[in-house]
Amino acid sequence: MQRYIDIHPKIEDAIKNNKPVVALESTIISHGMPFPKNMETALEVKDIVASNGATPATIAIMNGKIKIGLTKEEIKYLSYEGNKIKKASRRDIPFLISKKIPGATTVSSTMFASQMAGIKIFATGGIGGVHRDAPTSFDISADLQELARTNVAVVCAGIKSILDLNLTLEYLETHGVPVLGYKTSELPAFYTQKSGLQVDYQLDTPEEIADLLYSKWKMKLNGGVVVTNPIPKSKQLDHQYMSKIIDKAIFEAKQLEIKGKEITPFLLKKVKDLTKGKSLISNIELVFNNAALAAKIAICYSKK
Ligand code: PSU
Ligand code: MN
Repeated sequence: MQRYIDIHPKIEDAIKNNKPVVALESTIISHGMPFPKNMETALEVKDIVASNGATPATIAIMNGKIKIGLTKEEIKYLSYEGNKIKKASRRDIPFLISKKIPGATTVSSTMFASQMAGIKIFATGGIGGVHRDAPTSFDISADLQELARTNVAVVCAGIKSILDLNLTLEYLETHGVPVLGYKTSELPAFYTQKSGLQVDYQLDTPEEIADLLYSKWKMKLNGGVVVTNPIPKSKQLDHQYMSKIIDKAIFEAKQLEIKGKEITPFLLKKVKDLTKGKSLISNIELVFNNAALAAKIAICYSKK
């Protein structure tokens, strides 16, 4: 395995000694946010995990290996190069590894990499899901299949609101993926706390979430768990305002015939432009909020 994975010694030590570790993805860096905000966010999110008592592990594909624990220079590189870096979901891993091409890992490939390294908790912004035009485009994020099969908990602010939240919940149910709400019974909708939909179970402490994860995997009930953590109230955007913005962004994407892996980065950027940067501020804040919760869950889980 060492041929294909490169784990930072500090992280390897933490994993071996059952200390809390939180995985962080890199598509959000290269494709989810503009430079230099992406770099500042990626560096700060690591600090937030550390100051909450866990070891951060930013993940990407580098030099023909899955790299667990990027250096500051590597984070800078992925930030600055942005769109030029390949967006790597599960299907892209073997090509990028064998050709030694760098790749920014999505939720799906970061989950896979985390499982390979032995990391159980992962923090991001929002997971991918079923796109609104899925009945004709078949566009369903690989994140959902990964959640169906890989034993990692993803702490997020819900399903990205550019998607069909209802269909995404149905898909997750079919595949046996629990959707938890941290201190909420309502599914958060990324930029907003409310969605009008329910999570499967509300849990109010990191300890209870760690208990659920532990029992799930102890029973070999394989697959991931979605831990939804609403964006802080003071940082959320108005639901109706965002609905209109997202509809507009999706309309533009259709006109320009944007498809496949380009669609999510396109919509996030369009929404950012249409909100004059307000959505980016919310996106950053919700990532910070998720990193802190993930660290707390990782600490509880490490004591099991
Ligand atoms: N969360 C964010 N910004 C992002 C993403 C998540 O706040 O850019 C990324 C994740 O890497 C996720 C990807 O896996 O968006 C989904 O892409 P797609 O819809 O193509 O599967
Ligand atoms: Mn897709």
